[in-house]
Amino acid sequence: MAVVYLGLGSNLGDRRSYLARAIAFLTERVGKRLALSAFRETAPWGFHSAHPFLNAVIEMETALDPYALLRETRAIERELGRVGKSEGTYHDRVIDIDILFYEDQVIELPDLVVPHPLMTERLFVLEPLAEIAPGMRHPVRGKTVEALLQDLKARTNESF
Ligand code: PH2
Ligand code: MG
Ligand code: MG
Repeated sequence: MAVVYLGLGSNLGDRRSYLARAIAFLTERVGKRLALSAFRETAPWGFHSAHPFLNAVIEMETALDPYALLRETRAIERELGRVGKSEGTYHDRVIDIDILFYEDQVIELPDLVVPHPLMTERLFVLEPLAEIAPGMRHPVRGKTVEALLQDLKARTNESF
């Protein structure tokens, strides 16, 4: 069994319901839910949109290997109605499920990079993650989630 952390986000439609449905699918098909952060409203990061996000992080225990987990999270995104993931730029979406950590594994494959390469730049990831796993150590950066959050806050003036 592996402990994994997944980032959840939605900025279209009934965002709370999309997150809840994603969590229900994950507990049916990925494994046991160990912890769930609060849902936070956040401003779109890295692109312009009129639609704010609802973000959360979930901790789960899974028997799936990293690629099987990726396949399952993508299938759930599709089943919840996510459309058109295009390369390069960000788009509004009903649901996004990202693998943040898979145990303390470092994975660098063409379509799967873990830990998530941008997590250390994103308050919408580090804040909910620090709520449920402040002492988790980033296997590449060698710092805890709480320390990464404090670092990011110190070098940003974003208020979300
Ligand atoms: N996801 C992105 C890009 N920007 N901004 C916020 N606030 N929340 C997200 O989940 C998010 C984002 C790419 O997946
Ligand atoms: Mg994402
Ligand atoms: Mg994604």
